[in-house]
Amino acid sequence: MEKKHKSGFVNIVGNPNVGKSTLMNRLVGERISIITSKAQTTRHRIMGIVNTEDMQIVYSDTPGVLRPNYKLQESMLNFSESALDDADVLLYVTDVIETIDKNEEFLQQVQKEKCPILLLINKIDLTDQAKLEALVQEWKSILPQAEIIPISALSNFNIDYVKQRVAELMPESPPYFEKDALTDKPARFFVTEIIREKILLYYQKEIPYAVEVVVELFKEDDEMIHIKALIICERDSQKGIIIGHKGQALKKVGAMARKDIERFFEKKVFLEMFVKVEKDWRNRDNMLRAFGYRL
Ligand code: GDP
Ligand code: MG
Ligand code: K
Repeated sequence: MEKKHKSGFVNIVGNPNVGKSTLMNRLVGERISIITSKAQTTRHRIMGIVNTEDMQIVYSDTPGVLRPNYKLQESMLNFSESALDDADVLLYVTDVIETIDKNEEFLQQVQKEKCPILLLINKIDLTDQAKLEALVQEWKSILPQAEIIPISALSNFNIDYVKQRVAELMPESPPYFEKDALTDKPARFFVTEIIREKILLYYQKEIPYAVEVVVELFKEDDEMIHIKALIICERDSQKGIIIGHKGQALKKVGAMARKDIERFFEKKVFLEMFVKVEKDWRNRDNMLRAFGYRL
C-alpha cells in the first residue's frame, strides 16, 4: 500500500538573536537565512523547504519580535504575527541568555496558540546542567502546553531530535510547493540578504538599520552572473560612510559579498554596487511597499 503524503508549515519565532536563523539553516541544511550577532537581521519571512519522498516540510524564519517604533518595525512585527496564523507546528526559540519577560505581548499570543509548540532552549553550550534545569522548570510554568527541547543550533546538538519531532507532527497533506523547490524566494532575494549581512558586519551603529539593498540587475550566462546592487540610505552623511575614504569601505563590503554570492550560486560573480540617498525611506509607505514589506 502507498504511504500517505505529509506536509505542513513549521514557523520559527522568538526574540532577536536567540538563534532562529542558525537553527533554520540547520533544519533545512542549506545556508539560506542570514546570520549575524546583531538583532533585526532577518526582516522578511524566509521559507526553506525540506522534501523527502513522502513528506514536505515548509520552515519559515521570521524577524525577531520587536516593539514597533517606526514603520519598518511595525511591518516586521506583522511578519511575526502572521507566523502564528498559518503554523502546523510552532518552534518557539529562546536561549539561555535572554531574560524571560512573561508579560511580553508576543509570548501571550503564543500561549493562546492551538498548534503543537516545541519550545527550544538554544545555546546550551553556554550554560551548565543546573542552570538549564532551572530554566526548563521556569518555562514549564509559562508554556505548559509546549514540549521543551534543549538544543545548540551552533554545535548541532539535539537538532536531529527536533527534526524527528517535527516530522512526527506533520499532518497528512499533499505538498504545498513543487517537490524540487528549495525556497519560495527568488535568487535576487538571496543576493540582497548576503549584501545586507556584510553591511551589518562591516558598519557600526545606525548604518545597517538605515539602509536597504535593491538588486537592479541579475543577469546570468554560462560563465558568470552579473549583478548590479543599489544600497539606499537616508542621508548624504551615511552615503559618505558607506562608500568610505577613496571608496575603500564599499570595496571591502563588495568583495566580501561577492565571495559569499559566488559560493551560494557556485558560479563566478561580477558585482557592482552603488549608493543612493532616499530621504526617510523607512517612514514612507510607498517605498516600503516597493521593497516588499507588507503594510
Ligand atoms: P536570530 O536573530 O534569532 O535569527 O539569531 P541568529 O541565528 O542570527 O544568531 C544570533 C547569534 O547567536 C549569532 O552570533 C549565532 O552564531 C549565535 N548562536 C546561534 N545559535 C547558537 C548556539 O547554539 N550557541 C551559541 N553559543 N551561539 C549561538
Ligand atoms: Mg534571524
Ligand atoms: K540576528
